[in-house]
Amino acid sequence: MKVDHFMKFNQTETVLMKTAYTTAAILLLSAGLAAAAPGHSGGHHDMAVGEPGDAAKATRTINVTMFESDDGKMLFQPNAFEVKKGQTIRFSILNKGEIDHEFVLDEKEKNAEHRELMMKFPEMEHDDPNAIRLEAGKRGNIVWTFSNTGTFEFACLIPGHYESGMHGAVEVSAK
Ligand SMILES: [Cu+2]
Repeated sequence: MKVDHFMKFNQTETVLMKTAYTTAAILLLSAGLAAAAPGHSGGHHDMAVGEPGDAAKATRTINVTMFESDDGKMLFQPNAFEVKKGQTIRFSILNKGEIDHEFVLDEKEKNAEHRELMMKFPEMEHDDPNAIRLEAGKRGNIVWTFSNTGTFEFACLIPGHYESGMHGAVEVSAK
């Protein structure tokens, strides 16, 4: 009985520690975002890559699959898109792989910062409109309006995945 109680206590401790850990990660991320955009209000609305789109206004669907290849790579297919400024795209994303993957749309530099943060806090999960994390076999959507021209990036920021090939480019051209 004593052993049982001890184990239960230990499990509770672990859960509490995890919660504290996640909270710390979220706080750090918030601090990071705030620092990255000094003087701005409402960080997400100021993203250079664009803003969450209205599904009713989507003019095009892009199907993306995420998977691990037989030779040890992790990939998006296709791994490059061209869109027009102002266009609202529905990304229909399928995780055909055997492990979790995510699709994060952002500036290349922002993804790099985010990736570093995820290396420090591997259990960190984001709940941002420009990102979706999918378990193996799952499908999900992101509706996005590209409001600026330029070259942006979509990537999987789970530690090790970017390095294994999980990133691609979105080229946004003028109308
Ligand atoms: Cu991945």
